[in-house]
Amino acid sequence: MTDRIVLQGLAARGTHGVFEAEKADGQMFIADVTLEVDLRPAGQSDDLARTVNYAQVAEQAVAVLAGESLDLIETVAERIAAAALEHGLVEAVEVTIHKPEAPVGVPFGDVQVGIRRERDVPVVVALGGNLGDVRATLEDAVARLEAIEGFAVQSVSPLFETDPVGGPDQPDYLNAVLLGRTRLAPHTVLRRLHEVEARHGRVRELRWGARTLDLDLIQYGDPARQTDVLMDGDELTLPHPRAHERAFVLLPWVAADPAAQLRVGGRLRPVADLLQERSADGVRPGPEWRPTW
Ligand code: PH2
Ligand code: MG
Ligand code: MG
Repeated sequence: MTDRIVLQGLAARGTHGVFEAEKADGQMFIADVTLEVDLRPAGQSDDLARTVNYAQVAEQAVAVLAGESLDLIETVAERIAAAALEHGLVEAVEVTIHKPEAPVGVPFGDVQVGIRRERDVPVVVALGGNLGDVRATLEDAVARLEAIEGFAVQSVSPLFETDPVGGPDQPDYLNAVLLGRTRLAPHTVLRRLHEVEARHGRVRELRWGARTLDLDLIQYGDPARQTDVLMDGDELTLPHPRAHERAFVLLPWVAADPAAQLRVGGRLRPVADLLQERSADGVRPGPEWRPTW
């Protein structure tokens, strides 16, 4: 992400240092914080809710500088980076801590430590299609997902051939589930998925109608560690509101990750159990495929 918010020269008196005198007397600490955030949604809507409020991050950084006495400025930097990544839209953060009055023992101008930390979130993406050469389309989609900057494919399920669920009369689908990791924010992942769909001639017309390629973001974050993102918006609902009742998602998901869990109505459920509770009729092993990433 090349968009960034830069806070420079955040300053506070603190008591960090290895020496007793540093802890007793205190000295100035200065932080520079660069947040990598997709700024387009905010820039297009003029809505503060769609970006990161830099005043909040500044306040958090100063609270660390002025707060609990730590031995190392490395730890100071790490804590500020962690606070910045708590903001869901921050994809990565760079923190530099300056300690210009450090007891170095020789004349010097400044001493700094700098770190960069990236968000790294597991994501589940369901793939499907029922028009054209679907196997080739899905193979290409996997390669295109891997090519997204800030998105890495970890593993991919086998293909399943599935009866269409809902919508008008239409051909059978091929479905699969992909497990990935990303530093992108949920809406950014969604936008990239739509771009890959568009590359395959997907037009958003009939709901649940036939399509060359459908890429659905099923889950963002790890529910077992309570890092899964829950949202209910116009563009994106997480976790996917119908995933728990769709065998064409659950079966490939369990095949890719037998220990997978999904939050359903607030409750954490093994995906294998959800699958057992419904009929997997209409979901059959599909053709061999050779996705590469
Ligand atoms: N997707 C739909 C609607 N119905 N049925 C199957 N079998 N597979 C799908 O991927 C699918 C569907 C809407 O996204
Ligand atoms: Mg879908
Ligand atoms: Mg979709």
